[in-house]
Amino acid sequence: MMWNQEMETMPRTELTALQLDRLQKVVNRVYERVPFYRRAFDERGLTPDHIRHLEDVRLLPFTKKSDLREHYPFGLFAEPLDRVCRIHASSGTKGKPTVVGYTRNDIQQWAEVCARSLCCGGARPGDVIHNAYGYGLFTGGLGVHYGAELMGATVIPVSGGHTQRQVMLLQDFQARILCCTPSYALNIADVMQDMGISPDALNLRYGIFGAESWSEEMRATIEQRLGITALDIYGLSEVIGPGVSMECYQAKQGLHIWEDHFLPEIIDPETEEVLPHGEEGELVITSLTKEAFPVIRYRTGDITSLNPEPCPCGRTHIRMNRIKGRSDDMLIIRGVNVFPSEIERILVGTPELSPHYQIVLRKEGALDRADVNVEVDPSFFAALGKESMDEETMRARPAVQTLQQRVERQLAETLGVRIHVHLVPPRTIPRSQGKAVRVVDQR
Ligand code: DLL
Repeated sequence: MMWNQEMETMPRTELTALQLDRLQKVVNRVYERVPFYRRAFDERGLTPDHIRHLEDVRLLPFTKKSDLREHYPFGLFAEPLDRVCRIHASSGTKGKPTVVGYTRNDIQQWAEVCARSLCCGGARPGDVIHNAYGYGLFTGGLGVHYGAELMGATVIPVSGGHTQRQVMLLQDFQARILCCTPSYALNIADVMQDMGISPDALNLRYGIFGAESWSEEMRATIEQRLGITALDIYGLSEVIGPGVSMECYQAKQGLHIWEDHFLPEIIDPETEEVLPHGEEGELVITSLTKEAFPVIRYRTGDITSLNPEPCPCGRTHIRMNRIKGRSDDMLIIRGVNVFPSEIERILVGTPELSPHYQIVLRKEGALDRADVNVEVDPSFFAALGKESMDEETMRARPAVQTLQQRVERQLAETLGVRIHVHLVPPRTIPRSQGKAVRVVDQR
């Protein structure tokens, strides 16, 4: 089902006209109200009147995460604080968080795109939706929550953590939809297994998973372990939160960007040149409807490509492919570029391994060294013979050594660089409660 059929299937010519109208309005808004943008436009000799066609967006300056930091906390807001009814912030690993604000209208638009996304991912009015995205400054919990309420679902606002209790609630409340990060879905699957609860005891049909990068191989694993269809939802707080784009359950291939609200471009992250459809690069988004915190050509840092092909689901909004990674998560190991997601694909595609892993980066002299710690699958571990075994004993087993060498070889062949693999016993890598920490940088 579609939440907003008229918008979601709008013919391209109409959609483009709507986008242009909205782009002109938002450009006016930031020019009049945000000194940062006024200055950037002036430097380029630009005024809002220069925006006559949709492609004229390319005349506009980019906005970067560092611009948000430099105007911390409210310096880029286009509304006075007394018109802002909500603040969110993204944690940010270093320094101050990036802060965003919403007017009452913005909250409504956000609920709209989240309602669309949920329906696009298989939810229907009347469903019980188990929402295990974190509630708080993080946009995941409240974003999905408002969308679920708007579309007429019953929301279970459980947030992250207390996984055993979550499993009990999933069973007792018979949720049909699970919303959380893919790594947390895996955690839930493990805990269910420990508790001796089979997916058949649950009513789950769809998982709406995002907020971190994950691979097709991870999708297959989660689907099999939870007995559901797993779909990808994308968003970022700087743009709105979850609900920027969503995969449809019909095609299950690429995420529809809600283009009446968000104008996408793909650029070469080095040259900032706009790339044609199909080419991989950094996703850039311009807000078309935000009031309190519109962004112009925001550089998301996320690497993907756009697919304008018509979709079997009937939606006309363009699709973006699964995010390959963030440009700042890209590892450069001895000069070779590697995304953690590429390592994940190989690990998760190996049946003797479990999908729990961590990548540790170190300096070895002047060079970078990458080590991957990955758990062996409990069934493989059990087949080694002993009930419990420490890491060293385990690694001394010939079967373990053969497996380790095989995985190292496969990584080297696929990625073109040596990655050291350390197999560890099941349940030894910290479990995710929200966004998983996949890379530990000790350099
Ligand atoms: O993670 C918003 C969100 C919440 C999206 C719940 C989906 C579900 P931030 O904390 O600002 O917002 O982090 C945004 O997370 O730039 C991507 O790098 C990454 N990300 C989000 N969704 C996906 C996804 C939320 N589906 C950053 N695949 C983004 C890959 C994702 N990466």
